[in-house]
Amino acid sequence: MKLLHTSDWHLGHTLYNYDRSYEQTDFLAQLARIVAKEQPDVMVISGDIYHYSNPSAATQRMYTEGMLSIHQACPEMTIVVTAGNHDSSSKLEIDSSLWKHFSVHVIGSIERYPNGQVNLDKHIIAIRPPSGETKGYVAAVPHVYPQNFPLLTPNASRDQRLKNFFHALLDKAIRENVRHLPIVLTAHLSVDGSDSTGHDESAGGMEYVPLSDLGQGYDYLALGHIHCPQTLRNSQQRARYCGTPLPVNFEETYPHSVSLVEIEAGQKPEIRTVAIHNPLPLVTLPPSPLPFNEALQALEEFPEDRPAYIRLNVLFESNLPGCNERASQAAKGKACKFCYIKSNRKTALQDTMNPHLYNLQEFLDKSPLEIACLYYLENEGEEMSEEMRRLMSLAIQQVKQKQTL
Ligand SMILES: [Mn+2]
Repeated sequence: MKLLHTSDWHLGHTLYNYDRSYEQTDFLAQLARIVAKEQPDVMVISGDIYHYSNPSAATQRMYTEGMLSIHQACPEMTIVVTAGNHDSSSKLEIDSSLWKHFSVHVIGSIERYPNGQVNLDKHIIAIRPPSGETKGYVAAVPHVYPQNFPLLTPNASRDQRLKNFFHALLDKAIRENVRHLPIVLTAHLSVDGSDSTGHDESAGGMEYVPLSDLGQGYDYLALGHIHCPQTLRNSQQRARYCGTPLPVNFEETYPHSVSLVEIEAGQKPEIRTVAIHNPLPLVTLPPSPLPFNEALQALEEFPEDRPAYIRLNVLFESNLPGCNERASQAAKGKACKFCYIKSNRKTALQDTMNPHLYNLQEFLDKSPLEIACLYYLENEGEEMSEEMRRLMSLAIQQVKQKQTL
């Protein structure tokens, strides 16, 4: 079975108030060309289709047209879409019945029958082209906070909810798979030991789950949520984050791609990547921080016709007045867009912990947890303990969850 694995599209994401629909539409067109060429049996999108849980009409339209052209590029292909933590699980499912006519299966949430039983069937999708035999199965789990997974057995502990769900789902898939075809599991979460370089935890920090909690018996685990592409060590090459097709922030300096995976039951999957070209790259200028005037000069010398998003990499001197205005002015009339100034300190760690030294942008770049730690340090005169941090992170998670409901 040939799988195209992609995730974390973050459609509708804006970068420092710049609309990114141009490059997002371009990505969808590239994906349609890749699908036309590769003719996969199945495409899995492992969550975070949209960046905002309430995407604009224009963004939803971009998604619909993009998905239709991807479907037309390979009408035999099954598409499985799951909700990530950025997506609204219920909104994503609104037109799921319509999408089924285009072989697109949308799994936004876990559903119960009126008798309270969990509908596990919803999460197991047979990969069967309209004109052929079943080629394999996808067991699809949308993003759900660990404590919100159903209690499948009456006396299961709170901590076992997630684990029990994955185990029950895989058991069911294995039972259905009488012909020993490949099974793909897909999930949107953070697995222990993965490299979250460039990942903006403030955009949805989640607890890390041990790989073993996701069960056994799948031939490939298609993961979403972490933006840096990677095959997990200790997974026998079976578990992979395909990464973002377009960078969501300036820290995502690695190459972006979609993954193509050849899967045979019981065998090690063969993985390759197909690069996604970003017509509007995110550029840090200059590559190493320089004093403001020199950094500004680099922006002034930046080619007029080269499209890019620019962040100025400045060695912190003191708060020079009017820096942002001067940088905006320098980018005027050019194809590039100035985003913000990253100020770097060469001072000791102690100073970097002093909140009074931060400017507004630096505060905005921090996660709620980081700000809470700074607040604690300033008021208590000591760093927050591990246990405190854990509780605080849990509390923040609860608040976020309430916001998305
Ligand atoms: Mn995510």
